[in-house]
Formats: sequence, C-alpha cells, structure tokens
Amino acid sequence: MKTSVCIIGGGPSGLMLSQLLHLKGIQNIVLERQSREYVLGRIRAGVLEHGFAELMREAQCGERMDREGEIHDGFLIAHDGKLDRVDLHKYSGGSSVMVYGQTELTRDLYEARDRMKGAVIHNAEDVQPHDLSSAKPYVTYRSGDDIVRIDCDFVIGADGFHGVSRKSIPKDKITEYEKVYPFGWLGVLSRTKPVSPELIYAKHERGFALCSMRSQVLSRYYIQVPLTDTVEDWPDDAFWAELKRRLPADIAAKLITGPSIEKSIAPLRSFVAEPMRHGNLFLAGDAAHIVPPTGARGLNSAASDIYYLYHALLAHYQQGDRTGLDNYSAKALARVWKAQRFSWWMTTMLHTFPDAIGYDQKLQQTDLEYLFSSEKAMGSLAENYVGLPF
Ligand code: RFL
Ligand code: PHB
Repeated sequence: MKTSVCIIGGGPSGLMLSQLLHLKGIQNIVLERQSREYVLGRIRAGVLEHGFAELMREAQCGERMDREGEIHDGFLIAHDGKLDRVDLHKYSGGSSVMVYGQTELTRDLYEARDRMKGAVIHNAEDVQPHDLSSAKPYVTYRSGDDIVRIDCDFVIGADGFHGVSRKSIPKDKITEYEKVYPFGWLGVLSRTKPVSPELIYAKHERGFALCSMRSQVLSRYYIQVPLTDTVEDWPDDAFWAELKRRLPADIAAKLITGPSIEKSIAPLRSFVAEPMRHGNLFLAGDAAHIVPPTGARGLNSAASDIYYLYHALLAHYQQGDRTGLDNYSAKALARVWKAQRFSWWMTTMLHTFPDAIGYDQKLQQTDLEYLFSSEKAMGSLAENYVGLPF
C-alpha cells in the first residue's frame, strides 16, 4: 500500500489529524492496535478546552459536541473547610471549557472517518516504522499471517505513552524527562446525577478527590489512592464512603451513589520526550508527553500538537514549504512545557504527599490562600485551565 501520511494510533490525536488531512485531500491511513470497541471502552478525559472544541468543529465533528456537551464557566475547590469558586469566565476574559467525554468525541471522530470512507485499520498487530531518516519511510504491520507494508512520506506517532513510535527513535537521539508521583487516581463512572453542577476539586488530608461528570445523568468521581492499591481493594461501598469523607459535609450529604459501571486506577506521571521529531517521524499527543490529569491538560496538549502538525503538513503539500515541519518540535514543546508546569502545580497544590514535611503543607495552604486572595493569581489559573492559545 502507498499513502502520503501513515498515522500510528487511532486515539483522539490520530483520528483528528486523519480527519483534518482528509478534508484537505491529503491521503492518510490510520493503524490502530486495538479494536474500535476497546478504544471506545477506555474512560479518560472529560474536560475539553476551547481550542480543542474549535478543532473538533474544524474537523466537521463538532455537531453532537455542541448539542450535548456542557459549557462550564467555572469550577470549585474544596479546601481547609471552605468551598471556593474559580470563575473561569471572569478571569480568562470570557472563555470557558466544554464537558464532553473522550469516549464521545472519539466516537464522533470514528463516525466522521466512516462517513468519508477514511482508512482506519483496527487490530493492526506488530506495527513497526522503518527507514525514518530516509525520504522513503515505510510502516509494516501484521494482519493474521500476512505482513502488510505501507510506503509513505511521513509517519505520525500518535500511539500514546506505551506505543511503538517513540521507542523506535534511537536512544541517543531523544531525551526523556519524567516525574512519577507516589499515588494514583481511582476513577468510578456511575449512572447517577452529578453532585454539583460544576466540577469540585477537593484537597483533603486523607487525599485528593474530584467530582466530575459526563452528563446530567452520568457522573465521574476520582479519589487519590496509594500506588499499591488495586481496583479489587475498592468495592463500590468503600469507594463512596471514602469519597464522602474527603468532601465538605453538605456536599457529601447530597451525593447520590450507585453501582459503578467502570472502575480503574491511573498512576500519575509527568513525561516529555524531546525532540518530537526524528527524520520523517513526528510524535504527537501522549506518545510524546503526558501529564497528571489534575489540570485536565492531556488531551488539550494533544490538540495543539495536531493543530501545528496539520498546518505544517498542509504548507508542505500545498505550497512545498517545509518550515512548519522543521519548526514543529520546538513550537509544540513550548506549549507542552507550559501544560506540564500547570499540571504539576495543580497536582502539587491539591494532593496529599506521603513524605511531605510540615513546611510543604504550609506552602500548599498558602498557595490556596494566595490564589483566592489575588485576582492576578486567579487570572493565571484561569488562562491555563481554559487553555493557552495555540
Ligand atoms: P491515546 O488516547 O493513548 O491513543 C493512542 C492510541 O494508539 C494505540 N496504540 C497503537 N496503535 C498501533 N500500534 C501500536 N503499537 C500502538 N500502541 C498504542 C492505542 O491503542 C490508542 O488507541 O493517545 P492520544 O490520541 O494522544 O490522546 C491522549 C489522551 O488520551 C490523553 O491525553 C487524555 O485522556 C488525558 N486525560 C485528560 N485530558 C484532558 O485534556 N482532560 C481531561 O479531563 C483528562 N482526564 C485523562 C483524564 C487521562 C486519564 N487517564 C486514564 C490517563 C483522566 C484520566 C483518568
Ligand atoms: C474527568 O472528568 O475525567 C476529569 C475532569 C477534570 C480533570 C481530570 C479528569 O482535571
């Protein structure tokens, strides 16, 4: 097979790029290791920044998101016996975020790819990029007993943190920066009405908790847990009891509980690989960088990568201009590091660290007091949470 752009990974990053390129007549093939059902079964992001929503519209995939997604103008932080509100709209100069699940937006992207007869190959095994430093790279994969070869101009590594793309870059050509946090998030999805119309981030001595949602009938809750815990350690009753302990009493009293329909633990990690390009391989999204979910930045950092890459590929194919491709890594990384900083800051401010000394705890408390006493500090939080410009 032959195509212009071979995209490894059919998550939000890969599908979005595929859709945008197709709309401009640039041929591409997406190779996804898992089945479509498996990809759609993963419960991940719930909050999309303005820029991501705009990209969905540009990809002609925004209709259902605009109909069913919820615009949120603010969120709450419970701390030290108080419940304070972050007014995103006021402090970001009129911006907001969209609450719309990653599952739903991935479904919309798959449907758009189907509608346009885009090539998305599922269950592609042993995907391997080759000759990345040459002008004629290619990708192979196994389908049953057959090895299939795809010749292309560019390979896009959009295959997430555990994908093959980043690993195919020689070790001496890439630098990895990593910070592993000593806890994870246990997440529960339940068919219950959310406890609050806006998200609640709760800092508590027993550990962080988050009340989020997917819709007015579907709630998503998280609690900080030690890395040694497993899902089996947390039957539903134990989860709800612990969540209630970490919420202000009046909120806990209102919480509607129900059977979990999904329960999983995600370790918290910050990671960046530099550069995001090796020859004709370009990394995008979680394949190149991940953040702890506290600042709701992961998917949104993926969106800016895709935006830069899309415009760079467009300039190359339409005007023969390669500057966008040459500048891609530096441009993407500048925004990626700002998302890293913000996610680290939110995580540090709101979690309970097992080895924290009294001094660290005082600083955490002061960080929150400063935040809610300074319009400038609120402005900084708000502009980062709604998303810095692409
Ligand atoms: P994905 O979604 O991991 O997709 C990569 C795809 O590549 C496939 N793949 C391969 N395909 C072929 N060959 C191989 N060798 C392959 N290896 C892997 C995989 O099967 C997969 O389908 O990466 P992508 O597209 O870059 O998207 C990134 C987002 O998924 C991620 O950043 C967000 O989910 C992070 N995140 C959040 N981001 C936000 O912006 N807002 C949020 O509210 C938010 N909440 C979250 C989150 C992530 C979470 N977890 C579980 C890590 C909440 C959680 C709990
Ligand atoms: C979610 O709803 O899954 C979610 C929301 C906000 C975050 C992280 C996750 O910061």
